[in-house]
Amino acid sequence: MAGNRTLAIIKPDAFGSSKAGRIIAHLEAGGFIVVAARVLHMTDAQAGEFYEVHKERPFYRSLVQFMTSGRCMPLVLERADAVSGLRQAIGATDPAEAADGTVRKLYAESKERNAIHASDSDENAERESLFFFSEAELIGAR
Ligand code: 3AN
Repeated sequence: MAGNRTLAIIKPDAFGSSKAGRIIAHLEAGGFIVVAARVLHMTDAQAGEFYEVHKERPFYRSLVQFMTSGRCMPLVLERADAVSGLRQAIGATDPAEAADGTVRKLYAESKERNAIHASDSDENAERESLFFFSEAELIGAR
């Protein structure tokens, strides 16, 4: 059964240009509830670990550099079918290919500076939520 939680990160491009409020309002209008949130400036080690799955990709170093270039805002979001619902709400990785009305179409700058991250499976949603939040912070979010 599909889970009801997922992990989003409002990335440094969007957070640093004061778009976080608009993005959260957009997601809330789509039925998501914010159950955990924080603001942090990731270290190189944190971003490197978070994106470890992309370690062999040519854009890995650049991605880590971008994700450590300013503050970001991890969010745990709750809704039915949270993972697929959020992937749909944020749109394609490249904003030029993102559907109208999606977060990336509205707020992203480029394929790398693309405003928001969203977990791609229930398993990764859990792992990524625990990367940023303690078990105690997630109590009540189920
Ligand atoms: P998504 O974020 O849509 O799940 P992934 O998981 O393929 O996309 O990529 C993770 C992140 O890596 C993207 N959000 C984007 O910031 C960056 N990225 C992906 N592909 C490229 C690319 N071709 N060039 C630069 N950055 C990329």
